[in-house]
Amino acid sequence: SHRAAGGVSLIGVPTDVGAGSLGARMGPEALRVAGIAQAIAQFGLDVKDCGNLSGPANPGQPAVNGFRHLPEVVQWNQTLHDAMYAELSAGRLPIMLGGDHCLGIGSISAVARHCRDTGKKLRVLWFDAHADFNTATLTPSGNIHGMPVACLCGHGPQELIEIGGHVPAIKPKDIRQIGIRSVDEGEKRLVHDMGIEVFDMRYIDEMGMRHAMELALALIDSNTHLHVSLDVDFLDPTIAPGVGTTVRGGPTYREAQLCMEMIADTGRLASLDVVELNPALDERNRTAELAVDLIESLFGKSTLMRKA
Ligand code: Z70
Ligand code: MN
Ligand code: MN
Ligand code: MN
Repeated sequence: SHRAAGGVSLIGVPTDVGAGSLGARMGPEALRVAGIAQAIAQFGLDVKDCGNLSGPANPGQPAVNGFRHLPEVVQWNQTLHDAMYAELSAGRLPIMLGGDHCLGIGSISAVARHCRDTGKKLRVLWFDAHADFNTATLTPSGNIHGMPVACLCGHGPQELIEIGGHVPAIKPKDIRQIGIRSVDEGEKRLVHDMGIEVFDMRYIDEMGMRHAMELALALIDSNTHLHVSLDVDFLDPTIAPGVGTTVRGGPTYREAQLCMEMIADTGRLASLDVVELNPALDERNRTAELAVDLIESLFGKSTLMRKA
């Protein structure tokens, strides 16, 4: 139910330089404490914990020219790109344990580069309450975790958009966004003009999660590299309080489980980000435990034996 024959590699990226609140730097440890390695190993996979990457501290500075902490964000993402690319090149399935969502830039730049190397077609599933499509002029905050999708599509500072050696790293048609319910005014226009396919909460309410996921997974074939970028604030805050930016009206536990099960059924999962978990805001690590529970489904845990 996944492309993990070569094993799974956990890459911890303990930083919140791209976020508006502090604490996502503790995400990797909280996921380890919740048992992420054991949860994946139960499927008979070889799990290698690469430990944590190193990088600059959070300077806690205001925005400069529309960006907060741009040099620090660049450094973390370059280091992450290199680590992620090395694991992919070794035939492994990397899981990036964030850290805030600015790290999607380094992670997905590496995945896109690996796809160019291997002639694979890329499909990114972006689970998030937010579109993360801001630019220096549109951003209300300067926080770069609100900008990774724009950067990956070539809209952003040169140092960030060129990390994977190719600009743009991905095309709008490579990505599907699911669970979106908070988009800034100028950001709305850019998401629309770029032609990003978005399954927002209204779509999910009207059509159901099953239908949204069927469309998000359409045209995936045996030559597709499927990358999942899971911003934990995708989930409804009543089940996932441990995030910096809660937005009410997110998917339920059942809806989120169905997403993961339908992805597992494709058998094409090849890389994963788990980001924006903030243990400082969590309750007894329950959001980390929920993330691990969902990851079990993503790797093929199911209640009953399933028909092929
Ligand atoms: C807002 C901004 C954001 C995550 C908050 C919020 C972005 N659109 N992303 N939390 N994960 O500041 O750009
Ligand atoms: Mn590969
Ligand atoms: Mn996000
Ligand atoms: Mn978000």
